[in-house]
Amino acid sequence: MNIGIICYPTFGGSGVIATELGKALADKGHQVHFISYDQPVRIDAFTENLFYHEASFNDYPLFKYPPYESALTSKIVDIVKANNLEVLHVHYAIPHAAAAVMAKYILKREGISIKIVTTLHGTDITLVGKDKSFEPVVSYSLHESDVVTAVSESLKEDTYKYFNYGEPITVVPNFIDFKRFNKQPKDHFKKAIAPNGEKILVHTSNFRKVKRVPDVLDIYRKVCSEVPAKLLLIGDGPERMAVEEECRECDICKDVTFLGKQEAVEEILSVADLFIIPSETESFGLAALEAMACEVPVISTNTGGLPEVNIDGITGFTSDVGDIEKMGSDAIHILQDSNLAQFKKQAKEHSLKYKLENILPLYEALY
Ligand code: GMT
Repeated sequence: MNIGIICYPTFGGSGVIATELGKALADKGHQVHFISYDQPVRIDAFTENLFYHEASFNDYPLFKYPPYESALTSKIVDIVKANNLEVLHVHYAIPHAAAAVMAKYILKREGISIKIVTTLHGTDITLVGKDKSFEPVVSYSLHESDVVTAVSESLKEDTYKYFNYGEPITVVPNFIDFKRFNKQPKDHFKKAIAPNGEKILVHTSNFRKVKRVPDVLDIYRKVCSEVPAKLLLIGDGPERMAVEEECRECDICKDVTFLGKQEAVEEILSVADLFIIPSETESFGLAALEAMACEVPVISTNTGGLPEVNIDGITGFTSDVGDIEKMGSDAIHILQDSNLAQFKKQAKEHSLKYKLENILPLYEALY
């Protein structure tokens, strides 16, 4: 098939899923055309059947708010016509779904039919989308999509709760490419980080408020009161500076390493003993799944789709948002030498449910 994928090109989960999906579809012989404002981060080399088109425009002094949505719509129209696209798969509703819907109607006037699959990823519904400034547009775009999917049961329920939308929503969970996400022998790296055999805790995020990174520090400090441990923080974002300052203030800088944005997270996850994701809201928690795929158990909140991914008492533990005490003592429990190997094994086993080969056919069937 000829498929257009509209997504954010960044390290964020929705962009990563869209990119990996496009690569896998191209591998299977579909023609895949990415349309975005930048080259998606995980498409860095020429790949057969895979194309990238930039939605860009010249700035003009009148534009206080750059009209990206219009430029994107025009680019979609152009690429659909030039490449005979049959389906547009839109990742993250805002503003991609609205742009796709407008493109559909422009094309219709020219006698060209295109189907729209909209995949909801989380904050496009739970945080940003339900806000009055976006809600009518998101609602309309959902109605005008031919298929709507959500990455978890929880996000599906949230969509029904917050939007005037009664059509079926198909849950297609996120996936992992196990060719990439596997525990790798990185003993030299482990020795460098934890020379005295300390346990290694990892957190990955975009350091936005919703990720509650200060909670990671609190949980880490509680762990350290009983288990020697090091903490690796991967990613970057608005809260990072404050978190670094907190580390300096409580004098734990030598044990906490900020690694910034990393492409090969699987190499770091390969040396980890525990992954911490204490988010306020998380419709799926791809970062937790990536950790589990590398045999790392998870301490998470029980919000949104996290309990569907992190099975309480099996792959790790889930807790109420902000319950540092419980998250800390659960972490200590997992890190005991008598428990750790079992949790690692169970985390890996559960992650296999989400292998790419299981999920790809679900999207193909929808197309
Ligand atoms: O975090 C966001 O604001 C957007 C989005 C993204 O692009 O990373 O994240 C969401 O989509 C991911 C992929 O489906 C999910 O794993 C994340 O849980 C979800 N983030 C939130 O719900 C906060």
